[in-house]
Amino acid sequence: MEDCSLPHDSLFLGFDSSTQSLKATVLDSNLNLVTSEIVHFDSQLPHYGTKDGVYRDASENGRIVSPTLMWVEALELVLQKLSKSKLDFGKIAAISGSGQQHGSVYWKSGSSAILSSLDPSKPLVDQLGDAFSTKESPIWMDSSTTEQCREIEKAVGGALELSRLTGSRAHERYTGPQIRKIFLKLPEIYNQTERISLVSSFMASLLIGSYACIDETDGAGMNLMDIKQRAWSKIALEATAPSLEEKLGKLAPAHAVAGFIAPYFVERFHFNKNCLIVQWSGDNPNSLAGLTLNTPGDLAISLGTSDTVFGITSNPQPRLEGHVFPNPVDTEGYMVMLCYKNGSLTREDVRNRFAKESWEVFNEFLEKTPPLNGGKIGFYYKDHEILPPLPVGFHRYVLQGFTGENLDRINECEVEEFDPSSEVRAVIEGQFLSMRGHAERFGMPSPPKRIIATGGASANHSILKSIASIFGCDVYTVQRPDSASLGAALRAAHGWLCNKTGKFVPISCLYKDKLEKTSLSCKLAVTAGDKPLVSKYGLLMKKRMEIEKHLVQKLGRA
Ligand code: ADP
Ligand code: XUL
Repeated sequence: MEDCSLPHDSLFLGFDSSTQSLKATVLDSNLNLVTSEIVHFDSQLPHYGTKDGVYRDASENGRIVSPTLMWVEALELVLQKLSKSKLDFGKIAAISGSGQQHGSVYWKSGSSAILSSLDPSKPLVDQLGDAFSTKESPIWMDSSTTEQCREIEKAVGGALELSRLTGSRAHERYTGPQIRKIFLKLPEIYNQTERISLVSSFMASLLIGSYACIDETDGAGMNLMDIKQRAWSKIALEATAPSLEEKLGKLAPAHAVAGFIAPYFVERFHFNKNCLIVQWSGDNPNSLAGLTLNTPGDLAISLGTSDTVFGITSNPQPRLEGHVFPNPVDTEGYMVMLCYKNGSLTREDVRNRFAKESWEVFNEFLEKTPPLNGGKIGFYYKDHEILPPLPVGFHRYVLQGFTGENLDRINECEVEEFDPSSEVRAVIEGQFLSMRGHAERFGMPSPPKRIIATGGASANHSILKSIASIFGCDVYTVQRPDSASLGAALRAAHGWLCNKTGKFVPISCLYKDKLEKTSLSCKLAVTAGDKPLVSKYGLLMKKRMEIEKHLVQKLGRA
């Protein structure tokens, strides 16, 4: 029997470098929350001038980037905040983190030397200002690489073939198409680059003071890695850009140690020099870890800047829709995921237009409108959507005569707008009907045994009630909605344990039989909706998927 105890009095730090903020969560050796901190980019680092943490480039359709240095400055600032909160950095045994998936950083030739000789008397931003061959990192919201996606798919034998190989067909936000675009359109940047990091491996690189490997889970979000071999795919690399492998470096399992913390942080913040940096991974994979998702019938719904739906499987079937990644806490299993770009920011937009910029009014409207919304269906795309691939635009339909009994003699009619409260219900029902429809089509459990909701909007009980009614299952939540930084802290402990043991140890070993006593336990938030309503929603979902198909035929990206 393995000894899975963590050293008494030790702490584990997890970060989440996401679209709008950098969060930090600290767990103790009993996996209980010690403290947490957040740096919100727009409001706390206003000199970068981001909106929602990003720049939407008005001169190039779909180009969305973030200033790389902002993430660097945020790291220093969050550490200062933790230090002010009297956190004893000397007790931190290991650190890991989550990065928004797919985003990439381009290190200029010669930067490895800068990274390994950081001066602790100066802030990081003052030393890394010249370390990148482009100051703007393409991020997951970008949709400017459709051309490169089609080229890569063609070169590897088609979209389905690429999906079977790498876990996903080519997607605009995926790192491979982003790299190809830079190689083709800005070759001087590509040629000047000695290393390409993901947001996750970039942040780990700062902490170890040298280039960290890309982990095998987040690496699957690039259209460059063979998901079965967990190794770079030669054919995908060649289809993307020349000499790419040397710029990417090696892959490492998510539980591996990336290195010891760099002297810069030991001297500046008084970390213990033996503090381990465990490979960072993507935010969704770390959420999967933080939610302790280990039952195939469980489905997680994350309602952050993006909305995602994910679960685990041992037998993935990559298709044209959805994504497959290696499970970050299991050396053999996989996670499956769907991703929506129009998540919280679009709900905020509808709230601001129709519900007086207030979540209370939004919830009041949601509660006072009837389930099924009298047959009113809405498609709200404030940004180019990923699932389905549709451009910016709002589309509204009324199913005249719809009572939820059948779809015969239903007249569907497109309208310009709804009354404000119906707009609110339509944006909520629309999103979860789409999730149910696509999750079923992707082979995810239907109905799920239970749903675990996380992310900023999972704090909204009225929204959770709609999820329970539409999916027909109980909805659970975790103590804190930032499961990505929580999962990162847990993975820091897991990586520490694997390192101590000298081999991979199942993560459940850390919390087996004591989950309830940790900060990881989920609690029932809403019980399943009644069965007749669930089947009525089934019909509405069917109709919605039909309308969606027509919209894609009419307006969708090639
Ligand atoms: P990220 O993906 O950047 O980590 P978060 O998980 O922190 O995002 O979620 C941030 C979002 O949560 C905000 O954009 C906000 O719209 C949403 N949010 C916060 N509170 C509520 C609420 N009560 N109801 C609905 N959405 C909320
Ligand atoms: C996942 C995706 C988003 C980002 C958001 O494929 O693009 O969920 O990870 O941070």
